Amino acid sequence: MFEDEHPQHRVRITKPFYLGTYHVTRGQFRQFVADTAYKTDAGKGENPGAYGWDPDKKVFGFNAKYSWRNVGFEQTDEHPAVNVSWNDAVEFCKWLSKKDRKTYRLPTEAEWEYACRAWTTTRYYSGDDPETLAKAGNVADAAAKAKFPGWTWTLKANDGYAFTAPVGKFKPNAFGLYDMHGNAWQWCADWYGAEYYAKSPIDDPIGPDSGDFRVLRGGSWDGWPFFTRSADRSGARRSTGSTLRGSAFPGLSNTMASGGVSLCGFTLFGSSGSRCGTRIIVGWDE
Ligand SMILES: [Ca+2]
Repeated sequence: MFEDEHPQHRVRITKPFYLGTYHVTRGQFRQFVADTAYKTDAGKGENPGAYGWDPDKKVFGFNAKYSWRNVGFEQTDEHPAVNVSWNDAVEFCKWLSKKDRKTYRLPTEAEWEYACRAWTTTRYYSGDDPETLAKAGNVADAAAKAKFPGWTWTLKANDGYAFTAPVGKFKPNAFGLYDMHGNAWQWCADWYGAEYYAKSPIDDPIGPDSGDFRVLRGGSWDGWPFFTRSADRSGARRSTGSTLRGSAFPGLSNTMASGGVSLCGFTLFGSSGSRCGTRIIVGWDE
């Protein structure tokens, strides 16, 4: 399962950049939809809908009533926007770029990993022990186990959230970034390439020229620590807003989550002069 993380190789991000301090929130996504009357992928096509939680039947499932607006559990405007496809995230970036006259896009997976690690070489920026995640990010934990006793794996520790958490509730990494582990999967710009690391250039890699999946990083509120590691590489079809809708890697779909629904969101990348979150300095000086 680790094959796609090899060979371990050197990457250099050559320019300082900004990354959103938090996931893009539901409130921010709402402004985009209101401004543009944009219809997300979950609202289109022959089989519109998304994944969510049915509190009456107590099951997760796919239904036309679910979308970024409704996942079946309570979300405020401070929660990450989820059930957001790669296409939706890219359209959000285009909208904001036009509005702000700056360039916003999704980070590449190399930029994402650099930002997530914040100079750490451990499994998580909080250390190697999965139990340290309870303070660093929202994953499948004791709070989730209390709500979903059937979940096959959860942290012993309690992170306080059975579902997604409002952004910024956990300890940030050394760059001041929140929720880089857990909460919502974060879309990256690249196509996913299982063998890409063998041929990745050192400077500013942008991923393969084509593929079936777009890269997802960081893990999810319902996820195993395995999928939450800084080095983990996952992906999904670009029109889907979760890793479950026939979209996850073959053979992995049943192991992506403890039993919940792995929801996709995103974090903004901005170049110089943007007002996007935290400035990440590359290397030891500018
Ligand atoms: Ca949790």
